[in-house]
Amino acid sequence: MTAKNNRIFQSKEDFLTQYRDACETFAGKGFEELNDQERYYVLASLVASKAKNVRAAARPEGKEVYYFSLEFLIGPLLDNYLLNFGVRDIVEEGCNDLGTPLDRLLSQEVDPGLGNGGLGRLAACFMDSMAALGINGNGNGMRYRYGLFKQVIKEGRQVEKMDNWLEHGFPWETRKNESAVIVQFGGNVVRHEENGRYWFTQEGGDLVKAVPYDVPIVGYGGKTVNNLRLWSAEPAEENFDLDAFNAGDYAKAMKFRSDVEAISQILYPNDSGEHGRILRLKQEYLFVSAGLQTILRTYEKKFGPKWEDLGKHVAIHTNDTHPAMCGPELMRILVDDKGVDFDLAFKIAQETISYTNHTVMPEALEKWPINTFRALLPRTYMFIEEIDRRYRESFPHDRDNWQDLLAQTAILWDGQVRMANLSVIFSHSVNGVSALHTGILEAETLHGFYELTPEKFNNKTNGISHRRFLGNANPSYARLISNTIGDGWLSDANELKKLEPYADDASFLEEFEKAKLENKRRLAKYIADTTGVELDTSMVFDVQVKRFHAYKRQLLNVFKILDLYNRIISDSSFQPRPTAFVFSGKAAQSYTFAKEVIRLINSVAEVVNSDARVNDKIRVAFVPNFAVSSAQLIYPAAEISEQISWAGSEASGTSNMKLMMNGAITLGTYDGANVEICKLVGEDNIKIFGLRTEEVENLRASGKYWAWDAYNADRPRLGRIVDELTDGTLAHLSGNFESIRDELMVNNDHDLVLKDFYSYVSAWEELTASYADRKAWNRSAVLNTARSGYFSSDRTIREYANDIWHIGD
Ligand code: Z57
Repeated sequence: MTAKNNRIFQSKEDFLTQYRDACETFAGKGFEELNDQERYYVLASLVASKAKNVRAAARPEGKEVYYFSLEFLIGPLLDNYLLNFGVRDIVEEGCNDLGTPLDRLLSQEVDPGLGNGGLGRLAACFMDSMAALGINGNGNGMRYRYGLFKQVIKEGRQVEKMDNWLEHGFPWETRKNESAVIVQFGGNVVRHEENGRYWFTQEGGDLVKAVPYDVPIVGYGGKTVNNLRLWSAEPAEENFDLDAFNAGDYAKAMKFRSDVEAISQILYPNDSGEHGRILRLKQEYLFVSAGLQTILRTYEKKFGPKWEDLGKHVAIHTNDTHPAMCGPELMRILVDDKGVDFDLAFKIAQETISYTNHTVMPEALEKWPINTFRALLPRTYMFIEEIDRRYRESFPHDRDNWQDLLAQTAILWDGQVRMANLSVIFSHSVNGVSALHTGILEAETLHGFYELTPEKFNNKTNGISHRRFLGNANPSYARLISNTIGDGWLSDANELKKLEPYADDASFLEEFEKAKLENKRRLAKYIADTTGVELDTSMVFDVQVKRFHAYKRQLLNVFKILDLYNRIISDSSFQPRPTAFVFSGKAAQSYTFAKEVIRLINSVAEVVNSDARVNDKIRVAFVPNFAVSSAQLIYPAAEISEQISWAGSEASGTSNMKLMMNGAITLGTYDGANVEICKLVGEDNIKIFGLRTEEVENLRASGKYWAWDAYNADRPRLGRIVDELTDGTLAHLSGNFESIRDELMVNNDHDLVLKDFYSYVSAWEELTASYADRKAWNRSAVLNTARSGYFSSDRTIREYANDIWHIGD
């Protein structure tokens, strides 16, 4: 057992006294005079001030980890921090006494959309786990004025609205004026020489002030409070176009201000693929340079200018290639500002930096034109160029495939800076996010590097915060679990194993079913309130919630639903298990195909839900604006977890883990972390279908896949579904789906929807048929939870700490 929580309130009475005082302190009024929003704000401010006090009293010790990420999808924090401080029950009871249920206050909290999807949420889970494990962990990211757009649905279409998340203020953040730093863009590099010594300076260009906003990260047990530092861009006084200002050209002066502020105005809404805007490059450099300046300033205060030891005391982790400039920028600061020798600076960078890759999709690998890069960051670029030059010069030319290896691994190629190669060359460690994904990196995506430096490569299978996604999200099940095996699982997720014997305990299974039903009712109510769609809670809840992307194949799910629809109508003896299909997720604004799939789902929902011939057997709901907060309502209600990307495309997936932990059974391909879920739960407790990675590769290599063959082989069934995309069947809401049909039949079905269709539909039918045996189903569901402890991000972070960051060496 771990030591007891560091409680911030000793009792309900203590909480009530402090809360009433805080109303005066933070809102200048008594509790009774405040509205719910203000009451929330005061409570959050009180907890935030406690968190800051804990940190001030006991700063975490040991090696500093800096997790650099352009995205931290932190979600609502209050409920999680109450749990971590061990005062959730006290506060709940106190709020009831006040006549304002805690849930009502929690529903007032903003859900900061400072990330797109899996990558950003992973960073937030890692922050939670570092604090829980007492690791001295720091987040370094961007404070976007507007987070990911809000999604509303109009006539079935996704419409994007601005996310003004700071409207009511953000009680968790503290602006730190005294920690602001200057970041320089553009200008020219000038060479200076004196007494045979020479050095360079970057002259002119724009000076931007990066101002940090700090968010405390409360670890489970409340003993460790770490810091998430988010940067905001402002014009530096030195450079706020004073000439224009003094000359009275206020418009010009203000334009400069807004150009600078633009750097931290918006989050780019792409989850993978699509790059190219120069503003994005500015964002990347701003948070990298500001973060590194802060790190070196802190280090120098503590250790003096012993730069050669930086890697012993500091680990810099780069989440994907977005912070890839860390290597050359660290060298620039060390060489230009600290007088470190070039070779030593490179060694220090490599010892300190590590890199996680999150995708093997070639179109998602980040590249920037050399000209753009050099014009914006002339001095930093010189370090890239020099490292690239030395890399080519010292390349092992004796290998017979050296030209091919060099072509694969050089940083500069075809007029572009290849950010993945930049990341690998400046890192001592490169990891993938699931066993399958790391294997593909080694064998394909980064195989040149794997041949040259296999020792750099390692796997770190993703994980999730089990405290948030089970403890906070699923209170009815969490309570059942704690009543059965104690609450040790909150600190050690492996204790969930203790549930295994209860998978054969009839009364436990009944309690599980009750908890699941309560969660299904909660979700059904939310869906009815937000969309008007009524779901029958006796139906199976079959859930696919994630970003919209062709490779994730929401379209395959739609094909299955249309197939059920057609068969129910044409064959009265066909009796599928009544099922409610729940979808949720956003598509990038510019991703036309993904947005059309969203419109298709809403059109199918319209047709199915209003057709009395089928709507007692199938229903379809699209939950708008998927975000951490709505995710926490959806996962606990799910019974089937759809993880149906084509094998070899999804690096890991993390909703698969969240759903498994909440007792949903996976219907999935052998892709990403599904492979590991399968190993852990066993084939009896998961449903796998479809081509394997190798089969997909072979099929693609053969050039023999022909979508029209699949269409013609079964005109009445599969062919009919394709036809329905354009024959008016689904056109009532806002028209037909020509472009989706063309993706399948003209672009030859790149994502193998028609190829995996039968395998998928049969797997679904077999899985849902087994739902009738409630005991067997619930047994399987409970075993999924019991075996999900491995997917706690606590385990993942322990592995990073041991193998990559070398904490405690
Ligand atoms: C992103 O969310 C992911 C990969 C990317 O290259 C970018 Br950009 C954003 C996702 C992967 O698609 C998931 O498979 C993975 O689970 C997640 O990152 C976290 O590793």
